[in-house]
Amino acid sequence: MGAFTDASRVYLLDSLTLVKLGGSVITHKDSSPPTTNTEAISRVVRELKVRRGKLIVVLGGGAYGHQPAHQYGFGDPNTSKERLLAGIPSIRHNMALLSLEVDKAMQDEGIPGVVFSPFSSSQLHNGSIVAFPTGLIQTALEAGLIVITHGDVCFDDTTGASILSGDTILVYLAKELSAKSIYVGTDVDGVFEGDPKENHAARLVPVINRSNRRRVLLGVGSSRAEDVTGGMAKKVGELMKLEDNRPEIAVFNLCVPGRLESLLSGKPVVCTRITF
Ligand code: IP8
Repeated sequence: MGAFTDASRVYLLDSLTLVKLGGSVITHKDSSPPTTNTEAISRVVRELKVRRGKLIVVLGGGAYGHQPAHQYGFGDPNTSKERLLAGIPSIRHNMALLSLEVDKAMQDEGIPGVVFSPFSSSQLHNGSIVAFPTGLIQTALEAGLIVITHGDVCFDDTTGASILSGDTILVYLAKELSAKSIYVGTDVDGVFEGDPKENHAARLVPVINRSNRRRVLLGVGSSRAEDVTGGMAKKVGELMKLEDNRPEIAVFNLCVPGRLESLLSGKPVVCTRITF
């Protein structure tokens, strides 16, 4: 059980699991116009059925988020406020479609999923979260619902608008709600010494801990040009912020059927574990 407080209430959580569904798994990342990977979404949602306790599912943007974000100059510090603001409708539209598709797959499997879209209830300051509907998400979890949320575009009081990455949300909610387990689904087996897509000899790092983390972070491959939120290095950097909370963390390959189900069932899986 994790405990936390806000101004008015003290909450007790049954063990909470957060699962990130990487955008490169649930969308076809090179598709233009973007398309979802409906087979992967259905399979992943079926694997979620073994979960016990409370669950938050965080979606990455994939082609749906990163293509329009790139098009409107997010990730480029020289982009004008006007251009960033002009990008809001198409990014929002795409992320609404993507989250609805995951929501629909959950309904089809009898999983009580509900979508919380960050844009309508969150505020950023220089890319960092200053307001997020954590209390409402808590209430939804306590009501027995499965929360679906996703990377999004949000108003930012410094830049006008910024992209809020699913990884940032994952870490934020894990801290705020004292998550027990965090499973980060990507399209590779975990964190590698180098970029496994460019160097097939790159070795998987089974555990990142205090003694190797600096070295691992230096060697992790850079992100693709159109990925405006920074790829694996940013992901690992964000997860490292959970040092004080010490949840169970695994970065794993969500493209391989059965791995998510095994993690949720406590079985051994090829992955990278982050320990502190
Ligand atoms: O793929 C990015 O989320 P991420 C969301 O988790 C958008 O970094 C809208 C590009």
